[in-house]
Amino acid sequence: MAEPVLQIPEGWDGRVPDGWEWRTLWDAVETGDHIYADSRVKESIAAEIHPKVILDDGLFPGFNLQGDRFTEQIIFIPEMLITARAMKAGLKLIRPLLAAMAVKPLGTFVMGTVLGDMHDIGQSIVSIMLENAGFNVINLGTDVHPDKFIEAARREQADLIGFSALLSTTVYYQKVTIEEFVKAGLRDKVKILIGGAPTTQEWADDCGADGWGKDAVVAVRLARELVGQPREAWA
Ligand code: B12
Repeated sequence: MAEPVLQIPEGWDGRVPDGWEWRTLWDAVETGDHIYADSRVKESIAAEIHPKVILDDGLFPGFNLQGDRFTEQIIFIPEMLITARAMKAGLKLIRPLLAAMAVKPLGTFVMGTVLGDMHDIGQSIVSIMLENAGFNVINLGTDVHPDKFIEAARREQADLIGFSALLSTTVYYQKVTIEEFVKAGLRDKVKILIGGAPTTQEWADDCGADGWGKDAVVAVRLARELVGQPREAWA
């Protein structure tokens, strides 16, 4: 069945009706109930609550609660993915409205797993979390050659780039790819994050990366911080 097309009501002022119950939206995301998240977001839109408010005050609190639990290892990947699915159900309805209202994305993030490496579960989780946090994410997939990262960075005028690697043999390409950005004269135009189970802060420093994301929650926090820092402008 086709999704109903939601329209922005004329003169939408983003008011929140008296007694509006946010808790239900948090719950939907926190408990990973994507069907409930879908219906509650539709109700919120019908009640003429601004989509940014639905996102910030309704969906994010539930998502952040689970994100913190994931970092503290109280919950694990399956629960985080279920919560991400509920978040995505809500976002799917809100995203076109935000786009129509020209709410700008926080920045463009090009993500990929480095050359020779086929592992993509971790970087997909990071990508979903970045999208949910308001970034425009271009995911290049796995086994990405340094030239492909450079081409995508130029084409998208990326703000941030992420290199994932899961093998002790492929982490080396994180460093190589950063060196290729230096050679191409693009290093100062982008902020670079690396991640993946065998990586460490020490390795990130050695590579010359701007940050190391131990997990997806840290990755989003770092991306938010770095996007605000000074960079050379794209021509
Ligand atoms: C699933 C898996 C596979 C799947 C991958 C499926 C897929 N679509 O991804 C398959 C079966 C294909 C596979 C293949 C291989 N695998 Co494998 N695989 C795993 C396994 C079990 C889980 C990895 C995973 O998804 N973890 C879960 C995610 C969520 O964690 P994560 O990736 O670390 O991501 C988190 C953070 O690191 C961070 N993060 C990740 N990326 C990024 C990027 C950025 C920018 C940032 C900021 C943060 C960030 O955020 C994520 C979310 O919190 C691990 C063992 C393990 N238990 O870890 C072995 C493992 C990684 N594989 C291993 C090996 C050896 C292989 C093979 C070489 C096996 C073989 N002989 O063929 C091949 C390699 C193929 C290739 N060329 O890549 C070894 C690596 C050993 C080493 N140190 O080099 C491991 C550790 C298993 C082991 N103990 O031996 N594998």
